[in-house]
Amino acid sequence: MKARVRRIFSHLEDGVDLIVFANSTDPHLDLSFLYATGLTDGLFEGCAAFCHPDGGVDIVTSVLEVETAKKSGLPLHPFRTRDEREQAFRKLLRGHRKIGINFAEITRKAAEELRSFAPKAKFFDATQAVVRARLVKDETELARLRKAGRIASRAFEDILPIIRAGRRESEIAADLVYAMQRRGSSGPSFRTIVGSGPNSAEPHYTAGPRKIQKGDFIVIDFGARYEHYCSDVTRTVVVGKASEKQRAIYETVRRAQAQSMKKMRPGVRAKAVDTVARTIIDGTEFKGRFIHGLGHSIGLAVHDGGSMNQSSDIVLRKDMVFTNEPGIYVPGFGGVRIEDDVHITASGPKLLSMAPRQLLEL
Ligand SMILES: [Mn+2]
Repeated sequence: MKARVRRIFSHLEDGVDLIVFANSTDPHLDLSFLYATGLTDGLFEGCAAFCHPDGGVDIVTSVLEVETAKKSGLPLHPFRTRDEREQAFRKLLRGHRKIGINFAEITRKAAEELRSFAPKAKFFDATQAVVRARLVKDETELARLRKAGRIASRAFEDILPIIRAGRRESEIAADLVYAMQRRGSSGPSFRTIVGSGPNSAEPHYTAGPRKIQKGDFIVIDFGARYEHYCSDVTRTVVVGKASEKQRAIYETVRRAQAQSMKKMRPGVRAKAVDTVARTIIDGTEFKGRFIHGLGHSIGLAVHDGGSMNQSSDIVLRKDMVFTNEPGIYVPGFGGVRIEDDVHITASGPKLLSMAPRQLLEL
């Protein structure tokens, strides 16, 4: 994990002598704590990672999680009480003058507490350095992302036989989560979306009581978490025979994805990839109906800090992992989204999700 911490420091100006990732209470936990420590288990509420420029990390952990924390192989500073916790924090902050904290994830309360423990130190925002380091994945991270992608893809195929008219969206969502967990996922990486019929036109709909009807488009957006790493996959199916309009929408989205995917290579601007997909969709009768960005980086978080849209200033690099997810949404009619997780390699894009991409008529 030393290399990860050193990478964060490499994106910071000189003179920074400490970075602290401080967790509050779930869900206000900083995934960068796991990134810096390499831990894949545990909750670590109220705990913190103190990261040093040489890559070393000290963990302040509650005794409750000491056994888990040991797996990191890092020096531990266990506490039983609030006083002991404060002492441990003060000891590790002592002597440091310029301390980076992750403004994007730390709570105001935890930041104020750190300031009070080290009144002479200067605290500053290390968010961008953390995001930039996390954008480029190491081998361990890539292996976990591959596994998360494989679990989700297989689980989708597991549940295809149960998608039929009369089933509720919520049942299909539950079956999908169950299938992913059976295949080794620790849980869904976000709330599963099963949007049928008109609901498929809402990109962030979740899943409700609606019963699937013959002729519906169903947008199924789901992901598995594996050792804390996420997959994020979307497939759109039709129940029964697709209409001509459905086929036209689907094929446009599919073409937008396939063409933009080819551009996902090192050195290409993320914005330019978005442009390829957007130009294809806007060149059809569905102009203006692609109402979100083409993708986002994925890792410990489903949205891992980087975006691939018209406002993005990211240049794709080897070993970044981004989703590619064009969509067309026609209010009142329905929508289509096809989403895959893509590893940028020196030889081009490599798909981490492999569920069938052709229009399935179930
Ligand atoms: Mn996504």
